[in-house]
Amino acid sequence: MEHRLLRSSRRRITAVAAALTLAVGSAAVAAAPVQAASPNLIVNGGFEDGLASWFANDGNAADGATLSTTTDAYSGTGAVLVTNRTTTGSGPMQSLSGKVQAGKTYLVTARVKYENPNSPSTKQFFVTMHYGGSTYTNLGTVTVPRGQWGLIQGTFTIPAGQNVSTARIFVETPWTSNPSTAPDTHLMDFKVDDVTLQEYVVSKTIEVVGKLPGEHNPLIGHKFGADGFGFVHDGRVYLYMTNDTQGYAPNPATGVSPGINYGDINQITVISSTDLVNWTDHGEIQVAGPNGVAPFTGNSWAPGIAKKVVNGEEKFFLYYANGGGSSNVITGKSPLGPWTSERTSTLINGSTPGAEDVAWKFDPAPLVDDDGQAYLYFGGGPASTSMPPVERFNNPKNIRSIKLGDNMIATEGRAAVVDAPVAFEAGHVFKREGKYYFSYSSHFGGNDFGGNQPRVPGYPGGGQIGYMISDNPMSWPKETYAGVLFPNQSQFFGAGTGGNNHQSVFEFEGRYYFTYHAPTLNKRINGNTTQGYRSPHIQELTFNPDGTIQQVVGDYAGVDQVRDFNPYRVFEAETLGWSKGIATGKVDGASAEFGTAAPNLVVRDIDEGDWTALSAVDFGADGAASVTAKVRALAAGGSIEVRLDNAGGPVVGTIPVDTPTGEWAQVTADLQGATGVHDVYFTYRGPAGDDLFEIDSWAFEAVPPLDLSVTADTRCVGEKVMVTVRAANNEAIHVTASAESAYGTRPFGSVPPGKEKFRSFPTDTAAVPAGEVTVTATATVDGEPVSASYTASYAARSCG
Ligand SMILES: [Ca+2]
Ligand SMILES: [Ca+2]
Ligand SMILES: [Ca+2]
Repeated sequence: MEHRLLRSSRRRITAVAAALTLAVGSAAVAAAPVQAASPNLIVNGGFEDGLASWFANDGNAADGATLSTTTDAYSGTGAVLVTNRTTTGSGPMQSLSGKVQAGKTYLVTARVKYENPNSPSTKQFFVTMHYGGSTYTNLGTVTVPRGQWGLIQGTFTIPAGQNVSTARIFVETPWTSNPSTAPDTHLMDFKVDDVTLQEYVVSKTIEVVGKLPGEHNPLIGHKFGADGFGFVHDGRVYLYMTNDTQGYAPNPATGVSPGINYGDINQITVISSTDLVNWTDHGEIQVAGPNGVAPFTGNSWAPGIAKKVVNGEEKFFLYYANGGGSSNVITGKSPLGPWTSERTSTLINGSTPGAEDVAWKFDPAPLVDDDGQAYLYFGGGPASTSMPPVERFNNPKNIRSIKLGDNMIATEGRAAVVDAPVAFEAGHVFKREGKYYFSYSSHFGGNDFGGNQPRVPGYPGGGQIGYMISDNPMSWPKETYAGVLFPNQSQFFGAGTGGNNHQSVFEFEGRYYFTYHAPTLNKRINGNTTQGYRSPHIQELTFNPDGTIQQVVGDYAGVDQVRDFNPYRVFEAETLGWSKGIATGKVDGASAEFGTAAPNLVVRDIDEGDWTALSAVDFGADGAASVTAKVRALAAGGSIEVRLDNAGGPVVGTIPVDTPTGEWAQVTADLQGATGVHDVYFTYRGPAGDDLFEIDSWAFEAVPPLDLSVTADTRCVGEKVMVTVRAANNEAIHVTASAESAYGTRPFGSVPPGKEKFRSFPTDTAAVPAGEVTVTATATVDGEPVSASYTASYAARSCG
């Protein structure tokens, strides 16, 4: 009786486990896990050490089975064979005592096979937990065809307060009260292999190469970002994006995340570039939510930014959608912050004059005109039902323009209708040659827009970017409509990339660029069944002589690199042309490249075989002498290979990461053969399975443009120390040099080709500490002045 009671209670739990497994199984991509794994808690899960750590389930007196090894393995050379079963629970068992914790979530997998020709053609198997006493829980299940290996898979959370001191896991068939009446059905022999149990740790690290080497779209391969707004300041392009990565939570077994939930998003992601291919990750601005810059807002979608000098101070104004109901603005001291909120309530909302009929008071896009007057474009969503259905469909009048006050954080006057054909959302304006260009995303029809109505010829189809051209930033009658600027992205990127879009246009060094998004990284991770996580793309815009724009073609190639990358400076390691398997994270302290006001990130989650790369690095004709990285070692035995052209290209230097673990330090390597323009790959090496190190910044040093050998030394003259310095000119031309030490400056004068000169510094003291001498050399090469400096050190000396 007790047995029956126990088993019926288990049955209810079975249903839960089965539903979970179904959810996992419904994912379209059944590929191998794409996430970095947490350790397997099962010992000898592959039965390669025979039956070590395994025994037959003996949780009930009636349970009994014989375990033996078999070479018919799913992987490796061994598996377990279960025979002589007396109950449905009779199967291989392992203790989890001390390994699992109440309240934590785990992922279980096992391979199982049965072959009895008298058994049913399919059979269900379970992995089950026995916590002790009568507490059993099915963790995962599979129904497998006879003669084939099936995969049991499940996730489960151990209830808070559950005693786990005697927790044990085993494999079994579905319970029945009297299995011996039909042993072929209930007590068949079976084999088990590859049992795993891992803590369910969600990692946002993108393990696939999301941006393929040589391609420039998507802009980044290590995180998502949507609704990009391009903004140029001081020779850099900044892209502000909805942080699609925020809610990304891939199942560690399947690599598939739940679909995007816009309600989760209250951060804005910022990246920047001076060449449009190598992008620096500036992390996320915590805009909304309880800890946000503007805590009176809950979401931060679809940002737009403008700069203006207000009361003599240059300020940056970052507008964003607070969900669909309102829009707001925060203020920055620079494009990278710091950010503050000058408002205590939303900027655009139900009381904004002229916006009463706008369903979604979102997608705010600013424009500061040449005369300093600023405008804000916003709105979208269902058309007013006061209009006839045909008008609701073709001219929904759901977008607005409004003037901004001089302070940029308040509106002025009444909003005007932007009568954009088939408009849905995503209004944006730029100005070129005296004309204003309004672009927007078109709707997909449906009841919100009067049902299935005849489309005016030439008007946009569903989910396209249309545009209008006007002479007046506040006047957008439907007659200013100029055509479709960009068809739906799925036309270019295929299955899994459809949906709405959100564009911007920016001018950078005389060319115009179009930004849009597409879930192309999501597609590279999960195939054609994407979960809505979008990635930023850029294409160049081409204007016709009459001012209209040629329709944009989306592609993975993207735009040309605007300039080669200069490596001879300190630059952030989170500057990525391409990458594999890494993540970025914000750290305390100033950015070496962008200063104290800017956030600083590091590259992390670096494992053996991961890499990061820079596109078109110009080492110059003389090449690079060395590279220095600021790193924090996390394990012993790590190193960084510097390669040219691709991840398997020639190694020009290897940086040992041999500094104390947990501490930031500089590590350097000499380089050989790094000359001219190359893509540069930093490939990461170290013990497999270890989190190796983090990287903050890089700095390359050029081979000096003049070849001098400089050494320093000391000697005793009487009881006084003399510091000496030698400069050898290895050039075929005359070089003028001068030495500087703590004891003064001594010119060498002209050093002839192939000759050396000495200078000495009397110190007038009996003992000197260790020090350095700096030699500066100048020459004329091809009619141009060239200079270089060298340092040489000397040891402490006492002559007393
Ligand atoms: Ca095996
Ligand atoms: Ca990694
Ligand atoms: Ca950094």
